[in-house]
Amino acid sequence: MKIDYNQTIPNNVGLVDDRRLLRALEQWQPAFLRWWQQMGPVGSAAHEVYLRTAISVENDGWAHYGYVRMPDYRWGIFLAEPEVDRRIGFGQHIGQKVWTEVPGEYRAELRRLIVTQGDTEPASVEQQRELCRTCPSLYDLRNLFQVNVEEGRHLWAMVYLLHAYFGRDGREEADEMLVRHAGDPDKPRILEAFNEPTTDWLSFFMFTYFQDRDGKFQLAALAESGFDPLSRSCRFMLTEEAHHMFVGESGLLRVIQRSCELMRAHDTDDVRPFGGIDLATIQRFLNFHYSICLDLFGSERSTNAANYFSMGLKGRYHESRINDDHRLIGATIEVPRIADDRIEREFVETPRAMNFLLREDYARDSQRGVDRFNKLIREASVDFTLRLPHPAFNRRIGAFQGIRATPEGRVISEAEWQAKRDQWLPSAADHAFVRSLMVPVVEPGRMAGWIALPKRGIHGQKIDFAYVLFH
Ligand code: BYC
Ligand code: FE
Ligand code: FE
Repeated sequence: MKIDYNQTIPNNVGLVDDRRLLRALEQWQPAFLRWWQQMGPVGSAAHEVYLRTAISVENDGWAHYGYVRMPDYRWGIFLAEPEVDRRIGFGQHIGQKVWTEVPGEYRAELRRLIVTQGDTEPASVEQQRELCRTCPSLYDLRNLFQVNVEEGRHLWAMVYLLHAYFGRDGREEADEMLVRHAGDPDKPRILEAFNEPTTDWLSFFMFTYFQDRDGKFQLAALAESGFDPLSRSCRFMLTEEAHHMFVGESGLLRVIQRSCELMRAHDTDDVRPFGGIDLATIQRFLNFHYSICLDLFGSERSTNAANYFSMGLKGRYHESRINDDHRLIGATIEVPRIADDRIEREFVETPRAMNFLLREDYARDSQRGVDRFNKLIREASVDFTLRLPHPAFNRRIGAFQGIRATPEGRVISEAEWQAKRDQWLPSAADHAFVRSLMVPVVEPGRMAGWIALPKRGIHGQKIDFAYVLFH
């Protein structure tokens, strides 16, 4: 079904035919817009931004590019097309027809998954709201805004499911999405990493590289869901997620490229006096963001996760490509655990290790981009290797919470951790230095001194195109 843009809420779910649902969502819409004005990108309401808007959910030609004031962005409800005769692909209901309504006995679990997913979307917009004051270029500013409006749309995707399928408590949960705020001491966002401020652009690129990648993996697992509306929502969200990770990966590549250029030009590792970010600092930011993102996968052994799997609500990454019985009854797998301050492994039933399996897939995917960073560093003839820290490093959820470990995964004492922490994680001085570089550059085509030019512009436009018009 084509997206209908003549509606107050653009959609491809036939909203005109469901007056009650339409009215409920039309009541939520002004609250969302108020939230965007109050908690979205600061001082941005009048800017005209060269944005991409989805016009169809088909793979070919689903986007339109043009100047938009963000409050006028057409946030809407778009589901991927249904698959003919789709069947549940895993768990105890494998082979049965997918659900088009919420199965009553799994209502609480499904609601919890949708609420947790939905909560992260506005959280990220809140976390990033200050960044538009310090953009390194118009090109980057536009990309930030593109990510922000799409995360706003991802919230719409989950709010639609809550309104359409969960009745009154769904509507209440939808309202709560706009009441919790990132970093709010009284009403924080649900997952910890979504309460960290993202106030500099190195952190933003780390965020879109690592944290949006958690989004990719969680959405992929939910796209396997036997609850078909959730699956179809997530499948369309994934098409937008790819751009967020492009922003992260290309952003980090450009920062690293600039650092290497300065290292060569001045024959030193210490590029700070020349306005670049030294690779050691980049490594410390990477250590921080990767470790807090591993926490987003939950505990290595989790009864919740086992239930989601056996109920057919949340699958594995690319479940259908895995060559096993997709039920996993009696199967076991080794997961880490801590015993006497040593990292050991133990066998658990595979369904209980779903969080761990997804995290391992995430780690492999994260490493691929880091390999590309290292290739760039090597090609610049610089002797440095960026590394993902060991999963035991700086963890607060799961097997490794409560111990201290080095980035290599050696368990250490609290005293050693305190003494060396600032070698491994960004120190107050690192933050102050990175912040000192964050001066806005808004002349078309110009870049801040700590980041290289992008390879190309957006949608065939030149790099010096006026991606944002200020009013
Ligand atoms: N922080 O059984 P466990 C995205 C709680 S990102 C705080 O291991 P489970 C995006 C947990 O609630 C993708 N608390 O957890 C990216 C439980 O509490 P109770 C977001 C945490 O349920 C960038 C207890 O600890 N989507 O889209 O197996 C920009 C036991 O934990 C945390 C999803 O996450 C934490 N990190 O797994 C924008 C998908 N972790 O019951 C957007 C939906 C756990 O003891 N969520 N706890 O009170 C899920 O699938 C699961 O909820 C989780 C956790 C994988 C997150
Ligand atoms: Fe998202
Ligand atoms: Fe995202």
